[in-house]
Amino acid sequence: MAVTKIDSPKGASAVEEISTKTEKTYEGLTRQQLVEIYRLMYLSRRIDDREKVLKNQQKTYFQISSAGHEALTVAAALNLRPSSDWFYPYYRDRALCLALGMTPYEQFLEGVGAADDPNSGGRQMPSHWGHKKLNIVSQSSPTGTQFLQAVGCAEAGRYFSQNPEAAEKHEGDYRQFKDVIFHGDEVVYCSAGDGTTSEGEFWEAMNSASNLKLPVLFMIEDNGYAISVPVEVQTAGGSVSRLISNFPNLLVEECDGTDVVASYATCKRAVEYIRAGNGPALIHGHVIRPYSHSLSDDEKLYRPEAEREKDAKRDPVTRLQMFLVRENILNEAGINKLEKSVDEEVAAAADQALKATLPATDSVYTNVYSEDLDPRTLSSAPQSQGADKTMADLINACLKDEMRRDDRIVVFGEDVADCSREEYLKQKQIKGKGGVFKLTSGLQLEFGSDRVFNSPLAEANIVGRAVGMATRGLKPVVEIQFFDYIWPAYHQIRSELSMMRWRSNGYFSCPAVVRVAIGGYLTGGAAYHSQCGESLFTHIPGLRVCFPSNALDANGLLRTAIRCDDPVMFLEHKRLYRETFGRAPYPGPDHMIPFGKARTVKEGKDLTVITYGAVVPRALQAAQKIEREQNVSVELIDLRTLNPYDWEAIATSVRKTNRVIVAHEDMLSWGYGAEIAARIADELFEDLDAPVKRVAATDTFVAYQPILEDVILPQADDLFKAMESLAKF
Ligand SMILES: Cc1ncc(C[n+]2csc(CCOP(=O)(O)OP(=O)(O)O)c2C)c(N)n1
Ligand SMILES: [Mg+2]
Repeated sequence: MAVTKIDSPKGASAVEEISTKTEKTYEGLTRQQLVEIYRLMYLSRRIDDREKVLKNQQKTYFQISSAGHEALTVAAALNLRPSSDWFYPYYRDRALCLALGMTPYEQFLEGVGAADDPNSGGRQMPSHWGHKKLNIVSQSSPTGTQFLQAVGCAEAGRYFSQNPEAAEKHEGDYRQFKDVIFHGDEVVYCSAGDGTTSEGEFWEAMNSASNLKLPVLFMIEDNGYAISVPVEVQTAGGSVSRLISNFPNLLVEECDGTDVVASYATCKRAVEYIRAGNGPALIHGHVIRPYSHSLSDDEKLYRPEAEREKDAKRDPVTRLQMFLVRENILNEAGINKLEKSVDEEVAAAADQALKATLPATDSVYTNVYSEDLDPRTLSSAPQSQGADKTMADLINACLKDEMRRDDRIVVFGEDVADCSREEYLKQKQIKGKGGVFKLTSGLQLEFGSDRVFNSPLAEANIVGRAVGMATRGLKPVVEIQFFDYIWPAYHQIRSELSMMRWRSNGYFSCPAVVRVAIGGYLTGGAAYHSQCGESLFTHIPGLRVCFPSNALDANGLLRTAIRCDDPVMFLEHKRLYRETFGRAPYPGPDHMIPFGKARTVKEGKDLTVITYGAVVPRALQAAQKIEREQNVSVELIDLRTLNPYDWEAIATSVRKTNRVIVAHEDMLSWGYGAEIAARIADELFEDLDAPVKRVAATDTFVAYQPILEDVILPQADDLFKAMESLAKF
């Protein structure tokens, strides 16, 4: 039983004053266990108190407390298994982390911003928990992003239990650096405040966890406020547990989270329910928030004295102290002795943390990307065979090859399965869909429904779950059906997928692949099926971005994306999926193109065009025409990957031709070309005989009517004109 771990020596020193008159227990908790629980709760409170002092002394830089939440979270921890269960706590879970085994010193290190802080190495605010050894996954600041990740984490645990061979180490790809641990009956703990349940991702997570019967414990710590906004403004009717009470397979429990015995009993029931395989549980615990939202907030501005006093009467630390006295478990002397020892421990831990080494300033670049595996080094020549295939064919072929090779790969997204009702497939009643563009066709048939499945129509759901799965060591290769609908997932991509490694100082990573159908030139695609916008993703550190222009590159780059150890956005141009241009024979199951290696599509000596994606064939057409008609020799460079990009190839070509056009399908202003053009102007100024030119879309959306689309998107003719004027400059 998990509670045995609370017989720590520190508790024992204070227990001398325990009355041993009776053997009475409290919802299964012994008197000695209650003393240890008090020690943990008091310890948590005193660390908060000390952190406040340190902040006021300007020795640390932020403080947010767990005061008032201690009883509920210690009760949860005592029912869970450190280093075996998985934890997605939020910033008021200090006491939970202490109960799991995080030390006060480790907690102070984050406030100090120390190099050895196991939470984030000085990169995140204090109370942003993360501890590799304890399976506490690095937490971020955006409220609510943890829900879907917890769902994905639970899915990964289930997957590895059912496919244990997938957990094996494998040389030569990300698996070499991604150890998997699983136990089969794990619970994933995920907590948040009352206000955070207003986030849409909460509801998406409840939907998926319930539907998939996943072992997740959702702990909602309701202190009645989200900063200054009271719960009845956040939540219809003021009670989130009431609203979710009809989710199937979900156990919903409500308790007074300031009463540790009641909280313990509630958590015990919930964890037993989950471990027995019944599905998820949600505990709605009512707690208090005596120290304002954070040290930057003064709740007296929006809460009157009377309301605050009413809360103070429910303070869990005082309540448990009074309980111990009333039940003759500890007398006053016993309490004093215990508290004194905790105070000394806290003071010593804080003093020690203040002396800790700070991070080296040149460490800022470490762990933006994998330090173990650089996708610029992954390379393997094609072994081409057979007839020419389309980009769609060769992406599909790559997915199949890699799924055969690596059983950690799972594929999901909207409509990606052949058929969710698999009996239709088995009975051969239907052929199956496999994606709106058929890129994932046949995958479910070959690899089964636990590896290839449809997600709900919810983009944050897709990426959030992928982040959780990838953190545990799976390799999700998910699909976003249209780039135009990626925005609900942007938060997960920007704040989680790409930041996990950096913000945890390398302790956690989530190298998932997000395949996205992108781009226009569709004749009727209009504003919501034609957009580009890659610069919004290349502007994100930690995220690799590919944008292939032809079948062979798509195959070789996707394989590198899957085998590498970084998260990758893989942008697939819809117009190129089945185009005649750029078809190629199947290159075999191992072809890899290193990231950051451009391809010279055509050599030339008079001017350079740097581009990628669907502009490549258009630029080629223009280049051939101007060569024919005006004898201007154009060098055409296809970047292939946008982060990293091949500066060497750009510089070499510009030094040769001294004239350059940067072209792309996305809008001109603040587009991807702006960065390349700026760098050329900065570093190659002396090699230029003419200004750097850009060719791109108009600064508008993409219209439906084809004559408008033609004007909006850059055409071969626009490129031709730009080449002509630049050659003459
Ligand atoms: C997505 C997002 N929006 C806003 C914030 C700013 N913020 C931080 S905590 C908080 C209130 C959270 O309230 P609740 O979920 O009830 O948790 P509590 O702090 O009360 O424990 C807000 C608005 C944030 N961190 N993330
Ligand atoms: Mg709250």
